[in-house]
Amino acid sequence: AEQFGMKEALGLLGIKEVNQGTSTGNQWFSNGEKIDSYSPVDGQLIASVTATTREDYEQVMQAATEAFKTFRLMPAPKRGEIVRQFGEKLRQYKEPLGKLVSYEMGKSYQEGLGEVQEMIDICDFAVGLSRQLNGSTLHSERFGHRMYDQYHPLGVVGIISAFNFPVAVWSWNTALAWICGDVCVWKPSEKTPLCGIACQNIIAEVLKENNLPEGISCLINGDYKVGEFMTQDKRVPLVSATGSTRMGKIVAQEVAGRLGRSLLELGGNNAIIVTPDADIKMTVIGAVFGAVGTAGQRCTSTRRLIIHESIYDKVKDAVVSAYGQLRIGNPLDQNNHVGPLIDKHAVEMYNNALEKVVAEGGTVLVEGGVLSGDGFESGCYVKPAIAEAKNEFEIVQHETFAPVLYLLKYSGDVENAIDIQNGVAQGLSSAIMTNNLREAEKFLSHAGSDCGIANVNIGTSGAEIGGAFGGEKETGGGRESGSDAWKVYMRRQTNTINYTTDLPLAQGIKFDL
Ligand code: UN1
Repeated sequence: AEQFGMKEALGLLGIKEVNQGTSTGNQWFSNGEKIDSYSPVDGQLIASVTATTREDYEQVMQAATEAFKTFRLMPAPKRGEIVRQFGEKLRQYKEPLGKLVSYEMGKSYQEGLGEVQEMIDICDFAVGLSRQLNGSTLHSERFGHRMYDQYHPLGVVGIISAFNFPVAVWSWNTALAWICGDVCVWKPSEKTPLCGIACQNIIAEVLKENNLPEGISCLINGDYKVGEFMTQDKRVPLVSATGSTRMGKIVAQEVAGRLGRSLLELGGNNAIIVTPDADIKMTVIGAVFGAVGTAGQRCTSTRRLIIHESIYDKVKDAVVSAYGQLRIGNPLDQNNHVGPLIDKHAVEMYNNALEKVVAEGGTVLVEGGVLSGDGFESGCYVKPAIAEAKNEFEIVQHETFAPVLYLLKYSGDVENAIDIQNGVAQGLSSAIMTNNLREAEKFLSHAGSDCGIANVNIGTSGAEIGGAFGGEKETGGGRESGSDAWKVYMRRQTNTINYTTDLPLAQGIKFDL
């Protein structure tokens, strides 16, 4: 933690050696066991956080449900003003927070800063949106009647986020939920609890400066059992969860069991189709950043390249040679492209994928392997690998959260490539590289990509916050962030008003007394 001004960053963010992990805003408490946070960068213990107990959780829910009663009455643009101030604070804290993200999660400092930038952007987006939570004016079939629909605050929003975007995903949810008049309870990943503490410290400053009650922004910590407090709690009308498909299925069932709403952001198995008309230089940048950026630990990371046979060797050679340029090492050092995986378990999954692809008949083009020695003491640094494979391979069908890229060949029409692209259980992000209008439009058409995100001439990762973010099939169907994703954080009401002295019934029904 001595390196790269990490000590100072931790101090600025209010991180102590042992942090209480439960908070309703300015108040912190916790009676649970200690969760230690080790950095995958150097293997060192950064600090600890105490987990949330059932009793702590009850206290949080009391504060949250109480706060909702008043927060929902505050005019939406006034709530927008709170979010505006939060965006200002994030600008102030951008560097230390970006550093902590990089050190606790292991992504490059550039990407850590990028994540905080996404937080700032979603705040700006939400501020504008706070004056545009519009319903529609509708036309009544009855004389002298008016009809419209409106959106009301929903209540307590539970947020379960993953280690790979330890701060941004929370902000996509909270910035929108807050302007919608909801209060939030956040359980960050137990692999990145300090990012949660830091964010809660930042928002607490804003809440305090505005004299707002406890309970608008709450933090809880722990593993899936703490998440279950929320998924099983009727007082939480919406649970927004990001993580594996396995986790999402459990959350979906638990929340559906009580007829609650869930917003799920689960696994991807994202592909780039490279057609004969692709710009090779652009393809290489998009594919390599997509596959090795964040060490392949984005939901939107590129897992598969589907390349036309006529340019297969050319693209293969270009991508393989680009891998030769990659520098792996401390992600806080801006000379490096690729940092560590999150932990040893992730390294195991990476090794397993490389073994499996060979066992299934794949050919390794760029050798993988775990790095050791100076600078790699944490045991979490791995070499980005490439293998030639077939889409049917079990391991290719599976999302491995690591820098393993599969090259797949197609022949004939772009339809064949689209079939391969869609031929997996997941449906998050997809892309086509082509200068051919027909191919691009086919890819985007009803018969094209079945993913929530479909791009032309850019890669699969790095979506902007202005669009709705999420995907279909095993990705879970939820949409977060931009466009009209805000609607899931509100309850809709249809209103009909009669301004006559008669009471005509709908559908022309006569009921004379
Ligand atoms: C995720 O991996 O959970 O599109 C989110 C992207 C980022 C968000 C990824 N803006 O890659």
